[in-house]
Amino acid sequence: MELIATPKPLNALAANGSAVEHIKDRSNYLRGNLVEDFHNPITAAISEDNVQLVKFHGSYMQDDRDVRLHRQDKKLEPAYSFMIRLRVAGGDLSADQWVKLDDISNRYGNGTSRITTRQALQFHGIIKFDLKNTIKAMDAALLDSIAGCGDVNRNVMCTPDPTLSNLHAQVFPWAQKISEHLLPRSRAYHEIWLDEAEGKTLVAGGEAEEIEPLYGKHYLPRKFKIAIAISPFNDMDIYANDIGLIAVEENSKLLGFNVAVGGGLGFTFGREDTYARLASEIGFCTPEQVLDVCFHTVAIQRDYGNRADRKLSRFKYTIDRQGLDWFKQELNARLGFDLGEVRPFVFDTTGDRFGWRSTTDGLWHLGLRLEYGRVLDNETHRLKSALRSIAEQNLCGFRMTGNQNLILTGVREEHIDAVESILQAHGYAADASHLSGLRRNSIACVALNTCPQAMAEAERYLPDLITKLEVSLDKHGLRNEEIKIRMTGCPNGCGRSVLGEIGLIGKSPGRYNLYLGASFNGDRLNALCRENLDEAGLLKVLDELFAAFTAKRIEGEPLGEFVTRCRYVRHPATKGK
Ligand code: SRM
Ligand code: SF4
Repeated sequence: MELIATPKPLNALAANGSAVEHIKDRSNYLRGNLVEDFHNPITAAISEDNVQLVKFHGSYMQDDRDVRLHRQDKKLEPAYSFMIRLRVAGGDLSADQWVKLDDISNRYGNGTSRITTRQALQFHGIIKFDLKNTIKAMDAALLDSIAGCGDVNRNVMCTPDPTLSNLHAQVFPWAQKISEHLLPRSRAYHEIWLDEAEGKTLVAGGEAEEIEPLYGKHYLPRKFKIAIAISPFNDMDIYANDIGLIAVEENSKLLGFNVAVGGGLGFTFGREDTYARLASEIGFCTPEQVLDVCFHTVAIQRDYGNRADRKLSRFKYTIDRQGLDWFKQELNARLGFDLGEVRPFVFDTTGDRFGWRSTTDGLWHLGLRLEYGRVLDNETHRLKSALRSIAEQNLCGFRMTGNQNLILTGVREEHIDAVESILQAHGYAADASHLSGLRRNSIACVALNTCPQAMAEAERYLPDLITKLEVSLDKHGLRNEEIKIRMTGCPNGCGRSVLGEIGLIGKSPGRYNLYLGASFNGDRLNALCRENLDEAGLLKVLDELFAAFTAKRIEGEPLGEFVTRCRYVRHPATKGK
């Protein structure tokens, strides 16, 4: 399919575009002077312009916040390094790729890798002078980080579990197709990191529509996200996305997708005009139409998104400012056909399934629970070595989930024992049934020590907090209860904390706002219950909640529903869905 751009009523960039808009404008399609800057031996950092541009290449400059003050005292430059995020549509990696990525984490990264909440893989701690070699090594594994970050469409998610539905094999390839369809076309990445000869665009500039048919010179006003789910499993949290697609079937044949638009979870403390919003269902399209639907939706955001204030530039604000009806009309007009009526569907859960399950082709798939996506060896287990060994013996494929977990896919029956004994020998349980329901359903974002936005811990703290909460769960007979808890170090929502039945959002070191009452299936946001709680405060409030839940719940009622029915929180008039 050809990429056809519509004429753009582009926002008045020169007059009021944000600083990032101007950086994109003068970047020559994402090149800037990245080459020179990455060769500059004077500093481990790069310029502010390039910090913005390198995001489009999948990387963020960070500094180790654990040593920031110490280095400041010693008048040293912050301990700069780079995080790089792969683009892995649907989270799908082969065994060979897993081994090569493991090598990268050892050789160039901090010795760990991190599965993200969008089914991608990140490496932290890469020094500036190793970033190019890292990207070359990724390329040798047939992987890239183009559009891992930046004001473009990001990693496209799709429910990765082949055991969930007969429909899965028909749906899964669409993640890859959408990802490819919406990729930036600039050759900057290939020239800068992979030594491709400079294209004419570098030399001559050229016309935006020729070089970037969808994005143009200024790309999007902000990041853009797409996810696909197969009901009744909303393991992709599709309502958190700019576009959420829900596969619809008839007699095990993919008929098409319900389309939801305008989701986004980030907000800023103290700015009432920012908010989390769940995507609104607007219609249905066939598989043949879905690339066009995504393309034109992105193009509408390109043309009408706010380019002056990046806090208000996500698509959700465009939708609310222009109106959902306006958007539908605009989309239909650009498509040249009308979306169909939303088809009936249900969602039951946002969680993952753990343990062994089989598909009708006789292959087995193992859902492994990881602690917040971190692949490492530590004093309690050697997961990283175990996965490497499994990959080296080519016993399975690897699929990352949107809940920071991993599925070992396509294991032949005769290899099940081998996989199990490797895990066991490395101290890792193949099954998650020994874990509490709260732990099985927990997500934490990266936060400290690498995230510059973190106000409090998340990944490094939630395991300990859950251990303390388990005392309370045991007391109230709730150890096995499926309760969804999510923690983020700030309100950006990378761990989708506003969709937790219990949501904890960092305010300052050791203090969190407590949010309650999201639905278990991801179609209702939670709401603020208490502010600024320290650990003792959190444990007390949640112990009281668990006690009341045990005493007063209706049989089978999930915590999020109980909290809502008993009015622990008042849900604000929900935007979107
Ligand atoms: Fe995120 C920024 C990590 C999923 C909303 N996110 C960041 C940065 C890059 C911090 C920064 O601005 O420099 C974090 C890097 C931390 C680090 O050291 O690695 C970061 N986000 C992550 C990851 C790794 C969290 C994780 O623990 O897995 C996830 C990577 C996903 C991926 O593979 O692409 C991640 N981020 C999300 C999600 C969840 C989702 O998409 O399902 C959200 C909420 C949904 C949404 O987009 O609204 C999310 N991240 C944000 C925001 C708020 C955007 C907004 O609209 O206000 C920021 C800040 C920003 O963009 O300015 C942000
Ligand atoms: Fe960082 Fe905040 Fe995202 Fe956590 S939610 S990774 S603290 S930006």
